Amino acid sequence: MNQAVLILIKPDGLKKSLTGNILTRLSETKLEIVASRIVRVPQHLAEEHYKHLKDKPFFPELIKYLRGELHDRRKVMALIYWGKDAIKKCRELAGSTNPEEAEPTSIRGSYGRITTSGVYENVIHVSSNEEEAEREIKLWFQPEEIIVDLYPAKETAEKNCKRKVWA
Ligand code: IDP
Ligand code: MG
Repeated sequence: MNQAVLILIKPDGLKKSLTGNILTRLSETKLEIVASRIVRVPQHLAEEHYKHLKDKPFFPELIKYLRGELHDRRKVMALIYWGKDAIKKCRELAGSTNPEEAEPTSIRGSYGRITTSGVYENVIHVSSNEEEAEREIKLWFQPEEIIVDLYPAKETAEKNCKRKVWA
C-alpha cells in the first residue's frame, strides 16, 4: 500500500553535516521524494508538531531543540517520502526514539545522543502512522508544494492576500 511519510532532518543533523548521509540511507528504501523544503521553525509550528508531548517534562527543551536553539542552526529540512510501506521502511531505518537503545547501524543509533539536559537528540523525525503522517504533512506543506495529490484540497481565490513573487 502506498503511503506518505513526513521526514524532518532536525537541527543537530544539519549542524553535524549529516544531510547527505541521511538521504543516502533513506534512498535504500527506493521510495520517491515528493516534496522538500528548508524551514525556519516558528514556535507555534514546533508546539503543534509535538503537541502529543506537551505534558512531558522535556517538552520546553524539545521545542527549543526542534527550533534549533540548542544548536545555533535555526532550520530543519522537511521532506515527504512516498511509496509502498513508506512509514515502516523509514521508521526502521531511523531506529528507536532513544538513540542509546536504537540499533547501532540505524540513523539514530549511528548519529544520535542524549544531552546532559535529557533531550534525545536523534537527528531525524519520521511520522509513526498514517493518521500522524497526514496531520504532520498538512502542517509542514501546502498542497502546491507536493508533486502528487496526497489529500483532498480546494482552490481559494483570496483578495488582498499579499505574497512575494519574483521581481
Ligand atoms: P519518535 O520521534 O520516535 O516518534 P516521540 O515519542 O514522538 O518519538 O517523541 C518525539 C521526540 O521527542 C523524539 O524524537 C525525541 O527527540 C523526544 N523524546 C521522546 N521521548 C523522550 C524522552 O523520554 N526524553 C527525552 N526526549 C524524548
Ligand atoms: Mg513521534
